[in-house]
Amino acid sequence: MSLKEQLQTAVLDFDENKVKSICKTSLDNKQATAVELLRMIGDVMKQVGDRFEKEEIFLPELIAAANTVKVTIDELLDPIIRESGVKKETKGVVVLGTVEGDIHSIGKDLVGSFLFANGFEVHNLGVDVAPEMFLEKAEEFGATIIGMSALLSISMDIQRKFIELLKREGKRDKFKVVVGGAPTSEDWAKNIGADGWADDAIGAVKLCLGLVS
Ligand code: B1M
Repeated sequence: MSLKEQLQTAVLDFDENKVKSICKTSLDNKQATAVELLRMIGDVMKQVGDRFEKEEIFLPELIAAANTVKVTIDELLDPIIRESGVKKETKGVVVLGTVEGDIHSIGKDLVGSFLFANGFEVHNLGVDVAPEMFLEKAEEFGATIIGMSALLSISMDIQRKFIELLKREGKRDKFKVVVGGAPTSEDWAKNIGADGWADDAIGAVKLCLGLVS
């Protein structure tokens, strides 16, 4: 069984300890890096989502799968990735959050970890973040970039509303706004007047590096 298949089996068994031990062993044996493991976990979660869509699994299992991977990400992989970025000079300040009405955190946290590992100072505001809070925190932390994640079709409109808020306040030119999340797209980002869109965490790093260069 490949490493990804082992992870998938452990996630679908909701075996938190097994996910962690597979990751730990692969790191110890240098079979995979923390970044590679995070990508595999991301792929596994996408497969979990497909099974939910096909009604092969239901909401309690979706929640259990998310909780199963979150422990390994928070306690094992994220600290390693953060440590690798510690000595790098700050490329820019990013305020990041999942938009109001939306509590999906895994993808947004991956984006945050990757940005941090690539030299950005990241302020992760968490989930269910109102437009006014994005602005307040961006001003408080002196952000260069505001990153907004949305995983629900009904929550992505908050990204548009936020850009409208910036315009109303006469602050549109003060920040670069980048958006992402499964229901969003490059066209959506263009339509709402965002400064950029990324498909995944690696794309988000490239995009943000481009915006600050
Ligand atoms: Co929910 N959920 N969920 N969910 N959930 C989705 C998103 C869904 C597609 C599942 C489905 O029906 N097929 C669907 C949304 C449909 C839609 O609107 N289009 C859905 C739904 C409907 C819901 C609820 C409404 C279910 C209900 O209650 N009936 C509910 C909503 C609650 C709310 O937010 N108010 C809900 C709840 C949950 C859980 C709590 C159970 C859990 C989240 C736990 C958590 O995050 N802590 C959950 C999960 C796990 C999922 C799926 C299965 C997986 C999401 C995930 O973590 N993916 C998801 C199905 C799917 O994605 N196929 C689904 C892995 C992650 C690595 O990918 O988040 O896409 P992703 O992030 C990627 C990219 O999108 C991108 O980079 C990331 C890393 O590569 N990216 C950015 C993300 N943000 C970015 C920001 C950027 C740039 C790139 O710049 C700033």
